[in-house]
Amino acid sequence: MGGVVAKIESPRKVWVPETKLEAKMVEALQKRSSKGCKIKSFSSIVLKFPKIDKSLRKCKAIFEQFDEDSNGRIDQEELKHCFEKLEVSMVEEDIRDLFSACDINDDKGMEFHEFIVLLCLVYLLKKEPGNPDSQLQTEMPDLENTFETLVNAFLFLDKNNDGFVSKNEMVSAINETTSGEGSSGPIAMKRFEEMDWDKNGSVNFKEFLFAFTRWVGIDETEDEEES
Ligand SMILES: [Ca+2]
Ligand SMILES: [Ca+2]
Ligand SMILES: [Ca+2]
Repeated sequence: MGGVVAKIESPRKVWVPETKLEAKMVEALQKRSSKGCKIKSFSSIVLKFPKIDKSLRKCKAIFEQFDEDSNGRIDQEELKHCFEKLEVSMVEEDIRDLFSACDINDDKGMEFHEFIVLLCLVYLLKKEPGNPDSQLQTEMPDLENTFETLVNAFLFLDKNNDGFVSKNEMVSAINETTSGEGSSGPIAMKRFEEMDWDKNGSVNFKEFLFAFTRWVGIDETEDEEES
């Protein structure tokens, strides 16, 4: 070990996970990125939107199947049954954390888009290379690909691999691909602000997923609540 080197870093904030669940997400993302990212440009992500949209919509049938009392949301009890069916093994605490993390409108139920985000988080947390295929794949083979794409899209944006997408990372990801097309900065900013729900200047995987469900239009449900 050498002497103490006083390194003056640019005054950049370091984002730290706020919950245990978030820490697990970050860990899983970092593990994943060590295997490389399959996405090379932001526009290639955008090109995948229609396919992602289609696949997520198909998931509606699965959602309805697990919404046992058909009230339009999956409560904790229903979610437990869902995990049993999909053979997702998770400790009670993690299920609770996942649930409350995805219950954005805090009505103690997973609406369709919340459920999709939750499943994708489960996919990220549970999918280990070398793991025997879970029921998640058997039940929803399409979704597997879609979730993989979403994970890769996030990894593409998260240039420094800290598990969060910062404003600068978003700008540079978009600038990389839109050379010659003029002002992509404002678009990048808009995209970023759409993602950064709690306005803390960084976007975690969950926020990213919620933004995605809106971009591809999955969030446009029939029963519009007053906004
Ligand atoms: Ca229900
Ligand atoms: Ca909810
Ligand atoms: Ca980052």
